[in-house]
Amino acid sequence: MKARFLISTLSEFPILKDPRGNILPELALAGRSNVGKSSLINDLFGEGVAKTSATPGKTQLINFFSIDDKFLVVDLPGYGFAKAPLEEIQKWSKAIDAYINGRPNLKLILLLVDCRRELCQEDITLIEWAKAKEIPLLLILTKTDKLNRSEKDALLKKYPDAIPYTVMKPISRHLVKKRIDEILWD
Ligand SMILES: Nc1nc2c(ncn2[C@@H]2O[C@H](COP(=O)(O)OP(=O)(O)OP(=O)(O)O)[C@@H](O)[C@H]2O)c(=O)[nH]1
Ligand SMILES: [Mg+2]
Repeated sequence: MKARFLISTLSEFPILKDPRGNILPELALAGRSNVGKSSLINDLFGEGVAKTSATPGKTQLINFFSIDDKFLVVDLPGYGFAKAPLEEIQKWSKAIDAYINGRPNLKLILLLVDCRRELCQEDITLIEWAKAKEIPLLLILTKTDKLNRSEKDALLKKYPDAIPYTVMKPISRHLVKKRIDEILWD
């Protein structure tokens, strides 16, 4: 699998079709700023294609990637790094709203949560929205290299359906790819 960057935008969402004219399905990654969305895209689909940064707020536009011209991956802007949370939530909601309402080909959401933090309001909003729209959502707990064994066990008890992930030792890479395959091509 190889990712190709398509466009960075807040409004001009690309539509790609397969040779038979069907619109390519897509999956979107969402989560707090700095949680590791762009890193996960690189880890799954090709090093260096998505820009990462130690400074939160790196991805402020919606970035589209094509994976082998078979499906699209969408890197949504991270939320929760601004000093004015309400304003930030509104800005984020508006951008996400415009995106999700215009994407009938959105088949899967990967919601990333830093394994050391609780779910935030936007995470919960997104989970509720996905449920309402019947779009599958995978919860991915990132940066698990920061946890010790017992912390990891406790976390998995708390979120039994979540997938723990670390780009330092990507033992879950195969599992995530498998779940993506199953959901996109069911
Ligand atoms: N320790 C550790 N650090 C990670 C991991 N994944 C990402 N990081 C680091 O976390 C920081 C943020 O990663 P990004 O991938 O840029 O995060 P993002 O969610 O795309 O951030 P925004 O674009 O700001 O929303 C970078 O310094 C990464 O190197 C991980 O599994 N373990
Ligand atoms: Mg990013």
